[in-house]
Order: sequence, then structure tokens, then C-alpha cells
Amino acid sequence: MIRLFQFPPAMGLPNASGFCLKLETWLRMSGLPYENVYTMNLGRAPKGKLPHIVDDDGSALADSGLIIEHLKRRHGVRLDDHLDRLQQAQSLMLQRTLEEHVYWCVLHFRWADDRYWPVTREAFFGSMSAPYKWFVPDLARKGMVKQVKAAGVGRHTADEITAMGMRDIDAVATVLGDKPFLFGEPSSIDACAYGMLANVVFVDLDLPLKPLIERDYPSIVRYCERMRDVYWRG
Ligand SMILES: N[C@@H](CCC(=O)N[C@@H](CS)C(=O)NCC(=O)O)C(=O)O
Repeated sequence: MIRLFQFPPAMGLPNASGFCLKLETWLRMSGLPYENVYTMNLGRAPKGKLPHIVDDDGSALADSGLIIEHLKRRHGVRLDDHLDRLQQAQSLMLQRTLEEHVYWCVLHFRWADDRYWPVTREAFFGSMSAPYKWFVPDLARKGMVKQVKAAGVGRHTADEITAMGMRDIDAVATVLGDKPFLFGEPSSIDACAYGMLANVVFVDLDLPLKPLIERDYPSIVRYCERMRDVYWRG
């Protein structure tokens, strides 16, 4: 059985990490059997980040995208067989938009913005015992703020980041149109989109993007509800 190493559930979601939620959603879409191993230990992750997996042949892999490619090949998952070349290219661009930009916008608000940090701190470190709880949260925060700055997003104002994030949402909503899934039938990019978008729309933290999505992009909210109903409540 595939073992999926990821953070424990937090902030009202199966996973408050967009990448972990993406991979578990993809596993549910694929129908492959898996078991969760909840951990906070990044030191044991092959590339220092979560999620990572151990496949049923014992091979260890990191990075949600590489893991999905590996699992598709090794287990013959045909989720994306219906995509033509243009849709494959659009999938990749959507993935990059969500993972390399929306992700950092969300991270900025959660970790760097003083308005949201207390909730983030409680969600991720609330159950930590002394003496760790006295210094680990601030150390982790420092590291995350550094990453968000290095990515570039953390150098902008909150209003600029909100506007940039909403342009990404507009692009995703435009591709989605009135289809039930991004390319009509479900495909791997829906797992990625759900992982990232549920972390704005459903998470127990009202980031500035959330009311704007609810007001201006009801199709995105309905899409997230559909993904949740089909793959998490079925
Ligand atoms: N490209 C990786 C990104 C994984 C990633 O950024 N994971 C974050 C959680 S959302 C992480 O482990 N961060 C811990 C850290 O950077 O210290 C993937 O697709 O899996």
C-alpha cells in the first residue's frame, strides 16, 4: 500500500498545505489504495518538504508533481488520457499559476501578516509542548517569511498581493467557464486546483481573497464544493 506522509489536518481542512491536499485528492481520484502517515518532521522528508510517499515497492519519492507522474506510470492511472496537447499545456500553466504564485500569496498572509499570524500559530503549533512552543513558532515564521520574500511575493503590499492573487483566480475561473471540472471530465489538474483553492475558500482563516472570490467568482466556490462532494464526501 502507498504510504502518504503529510501534515496532520488543520484549519478545518484535511490538510492546510495546498500540496498535501492536492496529492491526497489526486490519490482519491485515482482510486489507488493508500494510507496516511501524519508527521511534522521535515527532517525525514527526502527533499525537506511535505508531502512525500513510499510506494508499495518501497521506493521513496518527494514533490507532489513528480509523485503523480510516477504513480501514473507505475500504476497505469489513466486520469489524464482524455487531455489533448493544448489541454496538457494549459494544465501545466494552471499548475504553475496555482503552485508558484497563488500558493505564495496565501503563505504571505498566513505567516507574514500580523493580522493572520495568531490563527496560523495556533493552528500549527497550538498543541506543541514546552519548551518547543516558546521558540519553534517564531523560528518557523522567520523561515517562512524569508521564503515568501525570496519568492518575490512577500515584497509587495497586502493590497498588491490581493490584486495579484485575484488575477490568478480570474484566469482559473476563465479556463473553468461553466464546465464541472477544468477540462470537462476530471483530470489531475483538478486535484492541484482543489488543493490550492480549498486552502482559500474552505479554510478556517478569512484571508482577503476569500470574500472577493465569494462575491465575484461563484463558479470557483461551486467548483470547490463539487470537488469536495465528489472526492471527499462520496
Ligand atoms: N513542489 C513541492 C512543494 C511542497 C511544499 O512546498 N511543501 C510545503 C508545505 S505546503 C513544505 O513542506 N514547507 C515546509 C518548509 O518549507 O519548511 C510539491 O509539489 O510537493
